[in-house]
Amino acid sequence: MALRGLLRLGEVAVRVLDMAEAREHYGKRMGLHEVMTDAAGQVYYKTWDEHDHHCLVLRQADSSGMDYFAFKVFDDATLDELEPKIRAFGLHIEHIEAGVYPKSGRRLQFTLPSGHIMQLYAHKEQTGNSLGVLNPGVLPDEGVIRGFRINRLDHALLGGVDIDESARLFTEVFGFDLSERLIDAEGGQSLALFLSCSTKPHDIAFVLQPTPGRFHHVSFLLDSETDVIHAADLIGKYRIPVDVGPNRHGVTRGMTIYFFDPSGNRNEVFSGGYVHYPDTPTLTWDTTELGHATFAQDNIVRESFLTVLT
Ligand code: M3P
Ligand code: FE
Repeated sequence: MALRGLLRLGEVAVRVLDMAEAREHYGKRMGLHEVMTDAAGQVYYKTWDEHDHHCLVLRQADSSGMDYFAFKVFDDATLDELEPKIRAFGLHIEHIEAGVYPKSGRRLQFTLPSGHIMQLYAHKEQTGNSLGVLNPGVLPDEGVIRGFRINRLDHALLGGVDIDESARLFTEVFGFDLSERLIDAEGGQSLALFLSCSTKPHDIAFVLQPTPGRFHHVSFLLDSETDVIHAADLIGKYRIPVDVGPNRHGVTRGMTIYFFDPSGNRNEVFSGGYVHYPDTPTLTWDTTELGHATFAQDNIVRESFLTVLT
């Protein structure tokens, strides 16, 4: 595997208004595994099929939204290589020592032009996916795959200002591809930008907003379209607020459901989508096809998609 540099979205830190309600949602309903609580009361979750200790951190606060997101990089040398390039791009870097974030090696932190706090780290304790690494088999023990049957953290969509500049950091400094974009048919302005560092249609995306640092959704991968319907059945059973019921995104071609946690943060579970390679051309959608770009099975433009963020 030739994937080096930034590997994947490894951690998202989300603010919730009520930790007891959030635990019910992310743990009991979605089925993520709670792995620890820190001294400040933040709660940590992992998905079953990730090897790293955790991928989601919840912090109780007076407002919902995202504190920061973090990409895991291939190794420590990658952090040293990237640091001067991020500085040369014009961003101020803060160093966070190993251990400040639990189970984690040192981190670089900076604020994107879109207003989001981003971190890079090379090491996080690996606790495994419960199958072991010698003759691992295919099915974990009963109860490991549960709730919405979430496999792993996949991507986040962030709302903010100056999304072209944020995307330029990802393409020019981090080596991502611009896999898709949604532009205004009138003026050509970027409305949403989708960026890939892998063979996925996107690993991170930005949507234009009048204010910086907004959070559109965090997304988790399911095995199949059947699992999307299974999650939708549970969402209905437990009266979880739905933003958009099962549908297929035109952008990325993923089968999706958007729903909300009890604090109003948008979550997504999805399955499918095409395979992206570095030589795949950038796909462009314009606002004459906004409905089909966003929800390709009914082509309905959802006002909430562009306006409801935390
Ligand atoms: C996703 C996804 C738009 C599509 C968004 C896509 C803005 O969130 O997971 O594929 O049209
Ligand atoms: Fe998504």
